[in-house]
Amino acid sequence: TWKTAMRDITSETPDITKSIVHHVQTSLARAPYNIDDFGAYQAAALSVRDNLIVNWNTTQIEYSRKSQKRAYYLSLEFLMGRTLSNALLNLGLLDQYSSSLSSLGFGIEDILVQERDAALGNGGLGRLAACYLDSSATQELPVWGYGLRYKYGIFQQLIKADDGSQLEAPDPWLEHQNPWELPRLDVTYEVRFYGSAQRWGEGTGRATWSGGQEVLAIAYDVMIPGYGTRSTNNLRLWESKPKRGFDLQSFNAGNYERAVESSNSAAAITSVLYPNDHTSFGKELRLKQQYFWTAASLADMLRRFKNLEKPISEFAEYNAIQLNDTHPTLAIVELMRILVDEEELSWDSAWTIVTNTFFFTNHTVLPEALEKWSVPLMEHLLPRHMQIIFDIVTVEKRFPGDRDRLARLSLIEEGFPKQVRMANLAVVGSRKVNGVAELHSNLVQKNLFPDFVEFYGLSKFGNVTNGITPRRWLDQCNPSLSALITDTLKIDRNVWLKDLYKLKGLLAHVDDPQFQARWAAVKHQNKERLALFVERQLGIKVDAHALFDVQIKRLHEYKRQTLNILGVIHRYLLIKSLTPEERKKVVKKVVFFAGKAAPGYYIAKLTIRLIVNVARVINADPDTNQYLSLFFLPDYSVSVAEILIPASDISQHISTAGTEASGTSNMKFCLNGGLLVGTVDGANIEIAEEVGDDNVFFFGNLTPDVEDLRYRHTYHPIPVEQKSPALAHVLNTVSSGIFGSDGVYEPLLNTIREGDFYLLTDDFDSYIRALEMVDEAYADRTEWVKKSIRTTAKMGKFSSDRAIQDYAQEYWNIESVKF
Ligand code: DL6
Repeated sequence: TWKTAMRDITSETPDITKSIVHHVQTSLARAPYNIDDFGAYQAAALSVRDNLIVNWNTTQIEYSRKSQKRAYYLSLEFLMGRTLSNALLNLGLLDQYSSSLSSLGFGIEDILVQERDAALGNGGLGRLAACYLDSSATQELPVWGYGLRYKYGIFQQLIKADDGSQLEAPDPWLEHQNPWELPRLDVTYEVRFYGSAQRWGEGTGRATWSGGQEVLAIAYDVMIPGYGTRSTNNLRLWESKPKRGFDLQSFNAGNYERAVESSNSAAAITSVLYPNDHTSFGKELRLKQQYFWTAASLADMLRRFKNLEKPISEFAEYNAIQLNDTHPTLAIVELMRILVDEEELSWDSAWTIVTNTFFFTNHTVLPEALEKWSVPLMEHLLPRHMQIIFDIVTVEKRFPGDRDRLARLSLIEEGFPKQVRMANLAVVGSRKVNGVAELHSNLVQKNLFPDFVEFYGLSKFGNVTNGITPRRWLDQCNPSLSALITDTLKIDRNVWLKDLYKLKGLLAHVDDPQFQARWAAVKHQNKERLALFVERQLGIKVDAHALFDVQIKRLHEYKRQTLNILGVIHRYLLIKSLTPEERKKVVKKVVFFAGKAAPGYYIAKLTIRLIVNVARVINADPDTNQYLSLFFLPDYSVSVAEILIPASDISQHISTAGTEASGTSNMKFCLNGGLLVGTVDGANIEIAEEVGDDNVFFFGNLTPDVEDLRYRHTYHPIPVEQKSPALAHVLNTVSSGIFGSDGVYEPLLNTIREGDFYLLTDDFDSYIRALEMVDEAYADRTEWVKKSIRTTAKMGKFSSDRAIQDYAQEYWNIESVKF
């Protein structure tokens, strides 16, 4: 077909077809007759990229011409997923490319799946950053992202065939040319580490930092197209490189290892994404990553600002910087260093600029995620920054003598060694601090930073509930539902995808049996698609008529995948105890899990192993497997989520109350008409407020009771047998060895039997009741479909367009740039 297409290229041939063929022959330097799907993907991507570059250039020129205030989103993680399908959607070119590719003999579906996910993130925090970039561009807001161009993204997850445990392999996502980035070899900055800092200028706070290691930061730009607009923003990712090639002297002396030592250490900075989620690190390399990235990003912003020829005192009027969690907090200190040491501003003027520029979002209340760095390490790696941190003593002026309070407010935690508290530094150096859902923002104020609330007043603290982009998380992943919505609302898709509150219009059709039937048919079709995917992956057939129950997220004790798997075992035992006749009344169910565990997180990895081995037993049991089956889908990614989410009947968001800051997959499932089983936690609460309590299956203890329950676990423990005989039976079954012998799961089970920090024993019975209510509700299929429609209809609030507008208006004070 390629040959025919090539021969047949005439002035009548669509431009897109010509452009694809052109890229095959020139950019790929390949002959058209031996092009496979991957080659066709590359050529199509390069052709789409041509469009993006034109829009991207125009947008950047307009930003410079209009000289408006800009915002910068500093995030160590951007979990972008695939780009081609999203770019085609946003450019409005999906149909054209689909038909051009088809005229060349390729199916668009086969081409889209050739792309490797860009997985430069661990989970929710990184995916949120990606959604915010999409919404910023869509709303024509001058927002750039800054991050790192890791050579290896989040590890690839494999499941060991013999014992079902997780194995990790590298993710060489840059193995092939990445068509979505533009290397900017001319945009480079030098970043210093180590060396020494000499104070000078008596009383000015100034110093000179010299010596040490200098590393080059090289910019790679990733184009971020807005939906239905030419506005195309930039995500600038930094790669580290040695400043000088290698040490020629050592090389000539025959010491090859020494010759490349320093260049290897420079390149190592951006070589791999840290695979930990929600845990702190003691790794020097991680601190190096943080400084390398913030220093290069700030130097870049300063250079851009200087082009405006405005006085440096006006920096904050033209720039807002959002700190995505504590990881970029060093930017506060780096800007102080630049303003005081290089721009020679007074300390106070510099501090005023800094505290008007930065905004800080906290994404978790888990204590282990509140970053701390040892003072000796900081002094060694960043001696000038450590001086500046010691000089930031603002809070200590207010409460003279109140030692306890000062100790809590301090940027430095006493101990051996002393530690720098990055969260305190972020609060002190930012204009506003927010959490990511109402409940979480309240906990940030009450539990995390109560002394700072008292010190600064409540006005410094706020909330921006997270959001998701409906482009990727409805239109792209669920095209049939999107088409049905457009057809039903009788408004252009462009309109409701940009104003998600318009989904409310679906409510007028809830009682229309024809619409209900079409809605149900779309869900079924998505379930069939998932069933096929599972069959291809795992070789097992899935009954798409069963209820699909999904839990997909990072493996963590607080997210309680363990509660879910114990619930599955409970259901299995129950079905097993029924007579064949009784079993026929059981609601058929398929349970899906997916998610990665941090490589060093033993208990989380044990949970995966349990899930995989329970699945092996249950799926092979002829007594029960038509009523209950279970799958753990390996190597969870954005692309896998795009298949799972549209297919769910229910999804589980079952964290211990008060532990999940927000959650964003809860929003994605509900937007796609899946109902939610959850605890009263994070954004579940606001989802229920919107869709109505009767459309959500809530269970479990509430946040205010958690501390008290934990206290009782420690001081007045009650045996599991007494608290929940059902749970005790399940635990004993696991111990009995039917899912694996030698007591492998005992450490996991003991976290529940002893201490039970995440309150599984307290919530198990109500969890099981909630699942029974799901079964009852699912039995009435018409009512179920109505719930599903109502849920989607009420999800307007959770568009990331709303969230990004909250930031733009309440925090950054930026306006869209129209052209
Ligand atoms: O805000 C995005 C996302 C929330 O939806 C999740 O609830 C929360 O767990 C996650 N937090 C992190 C924290 N990482 N660190 N540090 O990923 O953020």
